[in-house]
Amino acid sequence: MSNIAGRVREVFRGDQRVDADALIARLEAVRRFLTAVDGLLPDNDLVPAHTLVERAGTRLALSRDHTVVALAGATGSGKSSLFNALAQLELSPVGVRRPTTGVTHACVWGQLEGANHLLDWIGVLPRHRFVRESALDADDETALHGLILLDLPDFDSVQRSHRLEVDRLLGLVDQVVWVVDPQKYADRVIHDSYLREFHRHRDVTLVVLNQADRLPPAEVPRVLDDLRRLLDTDGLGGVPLLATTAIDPAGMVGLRNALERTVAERQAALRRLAGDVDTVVAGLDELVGSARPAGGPDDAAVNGLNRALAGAAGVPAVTEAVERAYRHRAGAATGWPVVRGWRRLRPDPLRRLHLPGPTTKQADPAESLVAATSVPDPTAAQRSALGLAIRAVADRAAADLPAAWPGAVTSAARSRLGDLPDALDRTIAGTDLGLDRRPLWWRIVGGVQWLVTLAAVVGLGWLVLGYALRVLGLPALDNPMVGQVPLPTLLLLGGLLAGLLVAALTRPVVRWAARRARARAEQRLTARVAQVGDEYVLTPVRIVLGSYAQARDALRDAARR
Ligand SMILES: Nc1nc2c(ncn2[C@@H]2O[C@H](COP(=O)(O)OP(=O)(O)O)[C@@H](O)[C@H]2O)c(=O)[nH]1
Ligand SMILES: [Mg+2]
Repeated sequence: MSNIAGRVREVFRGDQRVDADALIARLEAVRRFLTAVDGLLPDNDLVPAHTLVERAGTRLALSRDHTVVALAGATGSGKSSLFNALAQLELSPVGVRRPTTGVTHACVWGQLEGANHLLDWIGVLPRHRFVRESALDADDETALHGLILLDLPDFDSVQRSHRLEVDRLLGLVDQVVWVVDPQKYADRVIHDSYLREFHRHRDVTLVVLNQADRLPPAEVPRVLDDLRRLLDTDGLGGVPLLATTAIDPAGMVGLRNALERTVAERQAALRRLAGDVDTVVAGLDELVGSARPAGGPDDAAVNGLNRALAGAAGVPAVTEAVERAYRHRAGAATGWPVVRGWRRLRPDPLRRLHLPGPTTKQADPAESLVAATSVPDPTAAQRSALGLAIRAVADRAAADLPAAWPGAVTSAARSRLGDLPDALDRTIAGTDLGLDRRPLWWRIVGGVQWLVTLAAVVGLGWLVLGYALRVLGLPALDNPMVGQVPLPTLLLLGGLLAGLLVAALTRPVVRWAARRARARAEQRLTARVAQVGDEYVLTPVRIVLGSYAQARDALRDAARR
């Protein structure tokens, strides 16, 4: 229910001029609104705005020197009689021949040519168009030049097609003269179904109480007062209200003067469209409201999304593999050379996930289009956590928006859900996990291991050679002594012990460095996964929020008179 008191408070602007450029700017704003909400709001809600933009564009392109005025009213109120009396011709059949015709007649004052396009658009057939221009009375009628008067079918006709035709025409004409008679002026139908609906078109509404001659002269002011009161309740306070008598030229003077003013002002078409914009904007207000949209999804929801994405992308599995791969590779580079060999036989944990190993370079971009890694697929729990996180992002972003929008925001957030798994996999495959370079300290420790092992081998060789010489009875080697220990023995035992010692000392350092490598990889992966979330979830949401802001601004511009 609309607020009648509120409507009555609106100011009557009958004399206010509508600037054509300002009107065009408002229509442009409605067009901007439609562009902004295209595909986001239900099409049904946008029909009036689309109709307005289309209609207004056509009306403004057609003759602005003509003013289309319709006589509308109930059966027998005297529309056709008024039409004939104004045209001073017997054009439109008067209701003695009931049932009345459903055909709209038009009378053009002045040149028919200029008016023809307008009448084509309005849909009055050429054979129902007449020209009020004759050599005899041309001068009397100049004040009405530019008037196109329409005699509409009865809006209360029993024929549905007549009623539809009336509704269609009421949407196109520049001004409406509502004709009522002393018997039926208070009928609910005209007030509830028509006059009330036109409260935003007060500037182009005129009401006549016809058949005033049927009332005792003293009664006329009382009936007019009563009708005025009804019009106030309809939200039509201040509209011109006249008494007419179609059968007496003297009873037509007021209406004629009013029409002459309308024609002279050349404002009716603009005022009508301005009223249409008001109506459309009021209808859209609820869809857009005045909520200030959030700048974007809030941080807590985004963090939740990133966590869920990381889970679904298998980041924990990859970082775990990074730590193990670090230990594996560091062990292979710095371990005791005697056992290093069999370490290499074990598979590298990262390569088992088909992630770049130490020798494979960055994946070929063409290859990366297919699922690139063997990171385990997300579990059902991870998938549903991701769904909930996306939902939370949308809910938080749309929290302040009017009811029509949260659905659009949620659809946007989920719009690329299907592409997410591949995108996440490609991202994981393309992330530099920081294991490509072999740290310098691995090489130094590795070198030391080789040196001590070499020493042990030399010592062993030396001892074996001395033993062989002794067995063959050849002169023995002169073993140099270091303190009490012969040098070859020192080399052998010292080398072996030093190798074991270095390996033992290195192990905790490798563990610590592996944890660091894991943390670094986790940071990089999380950042890259967050980028994917931004591109696939947050950006679509931001686009809808941006559209909302544009729609809201456009509607505010369109509302500005
Ligand atoms: N006394 C009187 N009769 C009128 C007046 N206007 C129309 N009529 C009569 O009312 C009847 C219906 O008029 P008509 O113009 O056909 O009404 P429409 O159905 O609104 O087109 C006809 O018989 C007219 O002669 C008027 O101002 N005074
Ligand atoms: Mg009629």
